This record gives sequence, C-alpha cells and structure tokens, in this order.
Amino acid sequence: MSQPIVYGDAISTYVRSVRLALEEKGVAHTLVAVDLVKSQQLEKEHLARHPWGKMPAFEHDGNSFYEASAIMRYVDEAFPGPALMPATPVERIRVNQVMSIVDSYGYPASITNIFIPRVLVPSLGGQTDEAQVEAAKPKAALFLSEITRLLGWDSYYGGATVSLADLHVLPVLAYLRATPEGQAMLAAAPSIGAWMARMNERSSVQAVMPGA
Ligand SMILES: N[C@@H](CCC(=O)N[C@@H](CS)C(=O)NCC(=O)O)C(=O)O
Repeated sequence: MSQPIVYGDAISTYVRSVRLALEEKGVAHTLVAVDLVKSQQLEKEHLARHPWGKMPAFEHDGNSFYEASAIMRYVDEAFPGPALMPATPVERIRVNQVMSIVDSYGYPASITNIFIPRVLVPSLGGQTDEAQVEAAKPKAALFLSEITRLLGWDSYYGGATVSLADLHVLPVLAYLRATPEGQAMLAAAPSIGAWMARMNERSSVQAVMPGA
C-alpha cells in the first residue's frame, strides 16, 4: 500500500481530523500544503482535487477522495491498527450522530461564525462582525450542550476507546476555546473540559495539534 497524501493546511480543523485518524491508526502520510489564508483551496490545482474548493482532499493507492468524515471512515477501514468505530449499532450511531452534528451545526456555529470573525479576521487586519458572532452564540451553546449530553459519563464518544467522533469534535472545540465566547461556554461544561484534557494527552493530538 502506498503512503496516503492529505492536501490541506495544518491549521484546518477538517484536515486535523483526518490527520488525527491517520495518526491513531499509525499510518505515515504526506501533507501537501494548501494555504487557507492565501485561499489556495480556490486555485485551479486544488479545484481539480476538490471541486467545492474546500480542504482536505485525500489520495491513496491511486484513488482520490474528499469530505473529511468519509475520508476518516475510509482510513479506519482501509488500514490496520486500533478500530476507531465501536462494535455495536447503538455505539456506532452515537459516533455517526456526533460527526454529523459537527458537520451540520458545530463547525458553522463555532468556526465559521465565531472563531473566524473573532480570531482569524482580526489576525489578518480585519474587524470582527459582532452581529455574526452574537447570532452564532446560541447555536454554539446548543452544540456544546448536545455533545456534553451525548458524551455522558463515558471516557470517549466511542465508549471506552477513542473513536472517529472524538477526532472530529476536538479540533473544532480547540478553536472555540480560543475565543472568549467559547471559553465562557466551556467553563460551564466540566465533563467536556475533562474529555479535552484526556484527548490532549494523546500522541496523535500532540503530533497534529501541537500546543492546542
Ligand atoms: N464538507 C467539507 C468541509 C471542509 C471545510 O469546510 N474545510 C474548510 C477548512 S477547515 C475549508 O476548506 N474552508 C475554505 C473555504 O471555505 O473557502 C468536509 O467535510 O471536508
């Protein structure tokens, strides 16, 4: 089997989730840089890999794919190493549900509408759209309350072991926590704080998200 290639920027949450899955499986991979800040995802070369102009794109054994959740499931199924999906249907639906919540609600609220305007835009010399952030706060709070409820008292979304859902949620929460709004929300979610601390000890997280 050839070494997989991830096309994207190391700062992207979705690129991070895919790379976390590869690290958890112990799969060496190549990261080909596509600069998010320079909008290289919209250049012709990357649009050939991902016609929607997003990252990551992924190549393995002559096949090309995009969509982070699909790539993560492929990584889990195509490579040996610890299973990143639990065994039973009721455990698996929780993992799938959490991944879908991230894609449909968590990322737009936390990253598109809070982290980017609050942190990224000012770091590039722009101004935060306060109305955009304000409008997203209830949705980010609902995201947090739902992922808190779904984790319950378990160590991971996979139950006793780490799962694709854990790897999908973490990069989003790490950026949400980097905003004052997210910090306030997370201060009221101690079980998620403990889960984040547990996740941050993993070598995969230290490799992919250093200093997160
Ligand atoms: N549905 C895509 C979403 C990927 C996505 O939104 N990636 C962000 C970076 S974290 C991106 O490419 N943003 C660039 C843009 O929106 O122009 C997936 O699951 O892979």
